[in-house]
Amino acid sequence: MSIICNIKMAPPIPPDPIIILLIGITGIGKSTFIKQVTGLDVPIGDDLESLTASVTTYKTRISGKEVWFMDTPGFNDTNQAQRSDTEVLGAVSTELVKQHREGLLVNGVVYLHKITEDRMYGTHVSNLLMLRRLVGEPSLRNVVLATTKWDAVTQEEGEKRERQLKQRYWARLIEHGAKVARIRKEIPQSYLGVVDSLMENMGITLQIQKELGDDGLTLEQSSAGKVVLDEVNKATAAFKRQMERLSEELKITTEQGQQNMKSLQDLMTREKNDLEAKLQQAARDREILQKGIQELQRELASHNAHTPAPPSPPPSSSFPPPPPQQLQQSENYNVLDSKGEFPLYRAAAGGHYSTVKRMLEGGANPSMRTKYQWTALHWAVGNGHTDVVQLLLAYGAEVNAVSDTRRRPLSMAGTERMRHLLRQRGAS
Ligand SMILES: Nc1nc2c(ncn2[C@@H]2O[C@H](COP(=O)(O)OP(=O)(O)O)[C@@H](O)[C@H]2O)c(=O)[nH]1
Ligand SMILES: [Mg+2]
Repeated sequence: MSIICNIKMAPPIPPDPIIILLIGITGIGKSTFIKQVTGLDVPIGDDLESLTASVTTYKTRISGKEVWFMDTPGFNDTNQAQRSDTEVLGAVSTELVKQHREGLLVNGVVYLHKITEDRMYGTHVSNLLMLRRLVGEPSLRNVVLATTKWDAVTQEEGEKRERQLKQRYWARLIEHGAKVARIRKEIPQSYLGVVDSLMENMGITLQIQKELGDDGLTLEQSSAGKVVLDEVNKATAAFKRQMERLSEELKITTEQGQQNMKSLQDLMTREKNDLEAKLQQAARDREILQKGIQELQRELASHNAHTPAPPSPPPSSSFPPPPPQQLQQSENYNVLDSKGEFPLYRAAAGGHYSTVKRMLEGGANPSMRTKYQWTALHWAVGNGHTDVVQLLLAYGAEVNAVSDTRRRPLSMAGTERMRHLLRQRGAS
């Protein structure tokens, strides 16, 4: 007797995707990285990045495997940030915990750093601390510390900076297994090399995923959250001291009540409003920090559903009227926002070449000043965006503009190449 078995095969379970997280400040080259390796239509130099605190996941197939790239907003984007580090951490953690709950693991973290930076500022150091806390030391072996913008420095300069990074700032991360890589825009293989090496890694659970997702900690109890809580506390104390000083000065000038004190009083009142706004942000940050992951998820979902369009700024009278066909667009460009900044300034600081070009073509004033007298050129130079600097100069940006702290663009140049470029245009 023969037994006929009719065995129905269950459809094969697709393997989990390989997940790679990209971290780095706005303008560092995260989108360029993702575009190079996925071929997807990723917006480069996107202004929105500096305005929103959202994580975007790009999905593709590489060598027959499903690979997801998570593009995160930058921490410590002091030049152009519209959102606080706390908000960024909230958004990044929420997305990471969501994936953790779906049983997904992270295969790699790429931390990007511009080799054009001539020194390490406090922001870089706290970014590295944030990376360590977010990932957790045992998982640092899945991290690649990748330097970008090698084309904007000489080989010698770049190698010297890389040595300093490895010996000092990155030493602890390297000790725990983090790798170092160089990325060159003109060499696509340099991007793929990083991805290939990460694809071989075993998937891991990041420290922030364990702390928030498994241990039920609030953001402020998490290791990464403590870094931002510390920042918020320090900033709050500093704002409060400044407020007290200002209120005292304002009282004295008001008591004197002289006519020529009027402009001084106006200035102080504006400064006071600014400080009050910062204190309010710090209070909002504290609220976020006290939340658990469920609340964060709910908030993020409702925020994404209701994000309003950015408000149109009021018209300005500080710049000569543009030609009629450009009037509407440039009216929006040439006004200061509530932070005393303007769109061209943020786009130039972030190195967003095509956005800067569009704004200049649309009538943006290349020499416009922020509330503190900074120009777009200052920070395009300071952040090493040679292409943006050339563009601004081509549109007649004032090369020797002086900020309120007496800084000229030339004094902010980090490379000999940049200094040469500026001097050629009459910088002193
Ligand atoms: N010179 C140079 N520019 C780069 C490099 N990588 C990216 N960029 C430019 O830097 C700007 C910001 O890049 P993007 O990928 O949008 O940065 P993100 O804000 O981190 O996503 C764009 O103008 C890019 O073309 C690089 O290796 N060298
Ligand atoms: Mg981007």
